[in-house]
Formats: sequence, C-alpha cells, structure tokens
Amino acid sequence: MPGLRAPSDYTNEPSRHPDLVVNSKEPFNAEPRRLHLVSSYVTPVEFFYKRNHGPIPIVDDIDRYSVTVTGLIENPKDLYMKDIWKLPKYFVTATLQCAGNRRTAMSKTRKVKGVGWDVAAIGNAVWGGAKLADVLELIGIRKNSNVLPSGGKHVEFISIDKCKEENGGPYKASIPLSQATNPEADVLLAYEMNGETLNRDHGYPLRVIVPGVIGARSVKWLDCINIAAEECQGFFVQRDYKMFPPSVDWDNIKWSTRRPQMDFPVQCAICSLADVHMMKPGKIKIKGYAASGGGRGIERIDVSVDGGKTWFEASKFQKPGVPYVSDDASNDKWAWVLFEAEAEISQGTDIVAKAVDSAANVQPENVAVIWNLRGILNTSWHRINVRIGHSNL
Ligand SMILES: Nc1nc2c(c(=O)[nH]1)N[C@H]1C(S)=C(S)[C@@H](COP(=O)(O)O)O[C@H]1N2
Ligand SMILES: [Mo]
Repeated sequence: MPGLRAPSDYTNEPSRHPDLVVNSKEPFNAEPRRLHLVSSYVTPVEFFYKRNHGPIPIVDDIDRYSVTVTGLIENPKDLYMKDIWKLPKYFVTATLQCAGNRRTAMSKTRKVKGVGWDVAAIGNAVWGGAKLADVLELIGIRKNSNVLPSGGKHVEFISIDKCKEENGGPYKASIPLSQATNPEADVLLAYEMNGETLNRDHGYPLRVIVPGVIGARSVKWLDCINIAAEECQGFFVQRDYKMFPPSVDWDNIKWSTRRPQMDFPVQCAICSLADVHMMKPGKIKIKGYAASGGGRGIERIDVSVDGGKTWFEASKFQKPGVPYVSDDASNDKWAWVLFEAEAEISQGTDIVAKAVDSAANVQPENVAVIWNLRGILNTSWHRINVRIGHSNL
C-alpha cells in the first residue's frame, strides 16, 4: 500500500502518556486510571484506551495514501484523502468500548483467555470525518441499500497492521451493507478525534467508527473496503469476539455456532473508587459511566450502599450541568452518560451500581452467569467493597 506501511516489530511505536495503565506492552494495550476516565465527558485523546493487535502502522506520504474500494462493484476505485475531505464533514460523539472491558474481573470467577482490562477499556470522543454512506455513494452504491444487484450484502474493512492471530495478516471486520449505507447509523470514516488529526494509536490517517457496536468493528488504519456477499471471514470476526454460554470451553467450542457480536449490551462502572475502598466513616462520592449499544439511551443508574438490598437513583448527565433524559432528541445518542451519587457510610459494606437502558435491559447481577471463555462483555453489576479504616486514596 503506497503511503502507509506496517512495521513488523515494535521499534517505531508512538509515545504515550506515562499515566496509562499498560496491560500489554507489545502489542500496546493500555487504559487510563479510573478517576481520569470520568473527569470529563469527552475523553482526552491521551487518556483514551488503546487496543492493538500488532505494531502501529506508519504513514510515509499522506498524499499517496488511498483506500481501495473493491469487491462486488462495477468500478473499483482508489479514494485519496482529498476525496474524503471533500465530502460533507460530520462530528459524531460516540463511545467506543472494547468487548474485553472488565475482563480481569471475569477471570476471577474462572480463567479466561485474553488481555486483562479493568473498567476503563472505554472512552467517549468526538469523531470527525465523512459518513461511510456518502463514501459508498461515490462508488455508485445508493443510500439505504440492503443488498446490491451484484449480491453485495456486507462491507468489509481491511487494515494493514500485522496481527499474530491472522498469521501476520491485517486486522479486518465487516458490518452489514444496510448499516453502512444508512446515514442515520452515523458510521464514519474518521480522520479527526476531539478536533485534532487522528493520531497513530487511534488509526491515523483514517479509521472506521461504528457507533453503538463493540470496538472491534471500528477498524483502524483503513487500507481497503471490500463489498462482499458474506460477512468477513477473518479471525476477529469468525474466531473471536463471539459470546458463548458458560458451558462452552476450549475443548468443546464450535466457533461457527455463534454470530459475531455487534451491539454492546448495557454497561456501567463506578470509577471514583477502587474495588476495595478504605475510608473513614462519612460521605462518599460515587461517580462512573453508563452506556448501552445500538443507540439506546440510559434510563436509570441504580446505586446501592447495602450490597444490593435497597437502591436509589444516581443523577446522570452528558453535558455538565444539563440533566439527561433517556432518548431525548438533543442527546448524543451514541455516547455514554456519566453518573454521580452521594451516600453516608458508617460501616463496611458493598457499594453496587447497575444501569438500565431505554429498552429496559438491565445488567446481570453475577459475572458467573455470563462467564465465557474469551472473557468478553462482562456487564455484571459493578461492586465496590468498602472497608472502614485509613483512606487509600
Ligand atoms: N487495524 C486495527 N483496527 C482495530 C484493532 C486492531 O488491533 N487493528 N483493534 C480493534 C479493537 S478490539 C478495539 S476495542 C478498537 C480500539 O480502538 P482504540 O485503540 O482507538 O481505542 O479498535 C479496533 N480496531
Ligand atoms: Mo476490542
């Protein structure tokens, strides 16, 4: 690929903020500290989690960089950045969440395979770029198409990074054509993050953003868009990022029996407290985030300071100071909601939070009932053990 190149080792990695918690160095996987995560509605780029499967690609010459659109279309085309920049520019505030968020907690019930994450493999950014629906129109695909006369039904995104799981091949994923060509789905080819040029860690020069869907489908360092009859056959779609029941383990897994995970389920986590929180008796501030998939809003965040026996509702907001009402037209529909509550604590207890989305989906109480061998989608109630003693903050 002219202009963009994928190193095969880790000698050319970008610099990163020293305060990130590094879960794996090569490939680089890191998340911010809990408190940093909820100190702003829009996550600063340097504190946005970084999830990679190989070394970070390098742009040598942005003028020569192009995305090849090919597959089941009449006229394959190379699109250069100048072609993408010419299209109407949209800003979409969207939360990206890795399906492996909160995996470390799931692995405590029973061993799982994958990079460990605390609760911060999630972030909310303002992505700037062209709508994929507009890009596809450039090559003759109409808006809101479900299937093309050629049989094209899926849009595959192929990167250039060298991933171990693909035997050195690139990361790839696909979404249905109907979602890709629906302007309301807000799927972007993004070249900006929070008003700045996208940086290398997050996909420079161009990445896909699929709002409301697990992060794994938002392919970074886009090289090729392939219109296909079938969904992507790559490792990360067919043999990873699928949700299996607790009865399936490595000796009896049949990958083809499950569909690739797309929408993420309703989630919330407390970020102002460590899992074991030491304090003196008195007031405690409970702050965190809640998010759901598919553009569903957050109806409620229930908080308990007696281990889940009784509950009260936390206050929630997107824009600071503006109360949030689920599914209101003025909301950022693809973005998380931050929440806050206060309580008086006099003795050791468990503080628990659970969110309810606009479809009344609720987080499951226990992690054991959603345990799966890859440790994805841990959305169980987030539980903090509070002990009375000297503060550890
Ligand atoms: N090319 C490429 N795209 C990728 C990945 C990757 O390793 N390579 N990781 C995916 C996963 S699993 C997630 S959760 C998000 C993370 O995006 P971020 O690093 O910008 O937070 O990117 C996705 N896109
Ligand atoms: Mo991910």
